[in-house]
Amino acid sequence: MKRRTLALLLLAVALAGLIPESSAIPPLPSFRYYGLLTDEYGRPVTFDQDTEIALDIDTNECARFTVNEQLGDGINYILEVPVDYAKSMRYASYAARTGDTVAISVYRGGDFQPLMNTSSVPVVGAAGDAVRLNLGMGTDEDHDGMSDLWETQLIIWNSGGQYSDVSEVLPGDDFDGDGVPNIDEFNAGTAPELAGDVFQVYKWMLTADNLLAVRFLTVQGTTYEIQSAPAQVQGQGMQWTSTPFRVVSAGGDSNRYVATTSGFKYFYIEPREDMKLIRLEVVK
Ligand SMILES: [Ca+2]
Ligand SMILES: [Ca+2]
Ligand SMILES: [Ca+2]
Repeated sequence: MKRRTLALLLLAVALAGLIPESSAIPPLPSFRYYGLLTDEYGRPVTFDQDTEIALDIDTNECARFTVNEQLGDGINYILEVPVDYAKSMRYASYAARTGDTVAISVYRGGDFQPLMNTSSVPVVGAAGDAVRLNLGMGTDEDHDGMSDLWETQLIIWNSGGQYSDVSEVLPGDDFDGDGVPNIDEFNAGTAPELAGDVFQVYKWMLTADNLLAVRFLTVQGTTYEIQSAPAQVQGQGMQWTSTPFRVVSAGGDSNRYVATTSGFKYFYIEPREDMKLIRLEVVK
């Protein structure tokens, strides 16, 4: 018995030497910020744009992530913020507490980039929880959700003198007359001056294999989903559900697709009896 006690004591001493004191309080699960970072043109930022997102509390950096569109599901970043529950000293300088105010910064190629609308960044939540936070790069002088760069390019290159200031480019206007308002073009990453560049189904047809083929224009880095609904039931509205599709006619089914390029693409859907309506959605 004595020998066992001594062995345990020796083990405890040995472990105490191995484990740094700062780990005496085991960290709680992280709190996560995740979402979609879009560039000044409203397009999802891709890995090849060499962009990092950092999260700071006071002067301490608590999390950093290299943006990657291949995370799928309409997200391209995740910030894992370690959460500490200790009332006194934090177990590490990068540990956050629930309720802490955070600052989020974006760097492209190492250079700081401004973000639109950072006033709505939520505080750190409970350990294990997560919050979606979509972020847009750029400045937005007139606070209409469309970046100054995007609006200025429309003014200078395409408005033919019609506009001279960003305040004249209105979110609800449809400059190119393609049926999609300017703000929706910005959010979809399409060109507001080109009627041919618009988020819509351009064509659909039945293939020889009885698959429904849907053709549309992708924006690189964007996640797409097909949804279907049975016929509308009076008073209940439309019941849309995620529907499997293929990106090559002989491929396997999936429910989400991350566009690797901008260009025309076909999705192939196996029609079912209960699919009376089908729509294409951007996941964000
Ligand atoms: Ca603006
Ligand atoms: Ca338009
Ligand atoms: Ca357009």
